Amino acid sequence: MKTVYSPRHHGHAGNAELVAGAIVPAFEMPSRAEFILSRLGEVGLGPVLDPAEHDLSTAARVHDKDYLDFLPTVYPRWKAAGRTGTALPFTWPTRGLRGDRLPEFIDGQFGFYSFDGGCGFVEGTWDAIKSSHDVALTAAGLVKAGEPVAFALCRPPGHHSGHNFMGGYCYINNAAVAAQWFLDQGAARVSILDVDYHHGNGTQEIFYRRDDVQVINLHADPMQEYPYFLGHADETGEGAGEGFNINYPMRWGTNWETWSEALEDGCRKLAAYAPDIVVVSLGVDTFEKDPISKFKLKTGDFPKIGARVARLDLPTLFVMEGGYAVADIGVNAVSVLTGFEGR
Ligand code: FKS
Ligand code: ZN
Repeated sequence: MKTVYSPRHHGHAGNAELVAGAIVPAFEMPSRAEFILSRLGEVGLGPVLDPAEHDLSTAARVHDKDYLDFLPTVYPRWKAAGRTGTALPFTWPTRGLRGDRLPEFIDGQFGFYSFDGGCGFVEGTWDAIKSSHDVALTAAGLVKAGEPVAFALCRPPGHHSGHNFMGGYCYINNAAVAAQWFLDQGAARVSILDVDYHHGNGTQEIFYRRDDVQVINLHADPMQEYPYFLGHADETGEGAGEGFNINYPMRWGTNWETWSEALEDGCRKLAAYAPDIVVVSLGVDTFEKDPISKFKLKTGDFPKIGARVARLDLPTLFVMEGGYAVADIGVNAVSVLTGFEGR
């Protein structure tokens, strides 16, 4: 299968995040994409292509325009305020505060457009975000052009980003943009299957009232795990979207036996929806050695994920999301893809 990858992700480097009271290097780091890229070469998965530039018109169908306009301004305005290092937000409009007035200064606006402090910006962050978006759309184009499957090696990831907010390392929702693009190209229905350890709250939020995108999420129970405030089983969609959002929250310690039952149920519901395309939000932070996660999937389980998705027998776009056991991420992510190919 073909992969789309951009070296421009490297500009998004040296970010910091607040973990357990300390500012530490962000877990979401450039070497993640590099380990995946080199593993693709080792197994000979197929050609690696550069993305083509895409404008943000499709992104503007799943994100607000003012939010998209804000993203490229963050770091220039941070510097103009006399700051250096990682730009981070620190005040969010939660309950009891007004979320309907956009403050004037960068700090207020950054909080307005975020739900947590997981989205730092450095000099090259916007360019990396844009390249990741281009990677997803270019790979989507391969599938539309007749490839049975393609891999978008996106970095930064996207599934926590909603219509007007960033969070959890995610700025533009690459999988949501790709799904919207398939619809705009004539698909009647698209399914998003999110197998990342964390609930894809942004993807859920974007499509919650819609029946043209089915969203299936397998993830750690939000009662225990980030993003904490979305991802429960009773979130089934609203209005026209009722029944088209399906969540499988699972407890810390979940192993393949339990996880694969959710995958099986999700795949059956996906098949019943009969979409034209499947977009897989591919996170491998379900791995037993992941440093920020608490599921117990083993390296040998990842090919089985790919093989199950392949049995759906539908055009498939894999979009990279999370995974932080950096030394193993290449093997685990590429194993899903080789499993899909039946080897
Ligand atoms: C670390 C706290 C972790 C943030 C976790 C974000 C997870 C991001 C992800 C994505 F796919 F988007 F990359 N807090 N001690 O893996 O879901
Ligand atoms: Zn994750």
